[in-house]
Amino acid sequence: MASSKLVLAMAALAVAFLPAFTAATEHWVGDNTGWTLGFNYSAWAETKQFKVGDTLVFKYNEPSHTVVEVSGADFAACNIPGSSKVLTTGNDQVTLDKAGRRWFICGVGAHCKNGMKVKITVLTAEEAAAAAAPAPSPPPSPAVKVQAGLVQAVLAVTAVIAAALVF
Ligand SMILES: *[C@@H]1O[C@H](CO)[C@@H](O)[C@H](O)[C@H]1NC(C)=O
Ligand SMILES: [Cu+2]
Repeated sequence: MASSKLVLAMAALAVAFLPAFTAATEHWVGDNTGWTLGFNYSAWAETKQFKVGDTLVFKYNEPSHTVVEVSGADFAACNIPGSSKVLTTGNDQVTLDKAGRRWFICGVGAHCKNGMKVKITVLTAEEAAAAAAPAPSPPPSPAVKVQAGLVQAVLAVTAVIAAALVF
């Protein structure tokens, strides 16, 4: 039966590529507290993992606050360049479409200097998957690494053979 073979091949391929997959996450900045004064966003960000494809959501009562993405230097100085795009809806969504550092501050009054600022590091999907895997302790010996590599290779070859049998 060709169709059951196809399903098997698909399953084998899915297993071979499973480690690379993790679902996108929507992060409410400040969780239920939202985007406001008197909250430590550095501490908040330390407890989260951000990866490409995730979304940041800044929730606040407009017009009390705003959200402005700035450079690292402007983040440190709480400076907002004139050309900046200012988000003002009170429910601002920012897609994390690339890996690396990103900096956001509130543009109202001295809010940024008073701590209304958040810095995050966006991981690639591969980095996020690797970070999610339990840390080996003690670190695997080279022999174990070779074995793990062999298992992956066998899985991949199995998937290819299964696919070849069908197509
Ligand atoms: C915020 O939390 C960070 C990390 O936990 C800490 O180092 C920092 O001192 C805190 N900042 C304030 C203003 O409490
Ligand atoms: Cu503010």
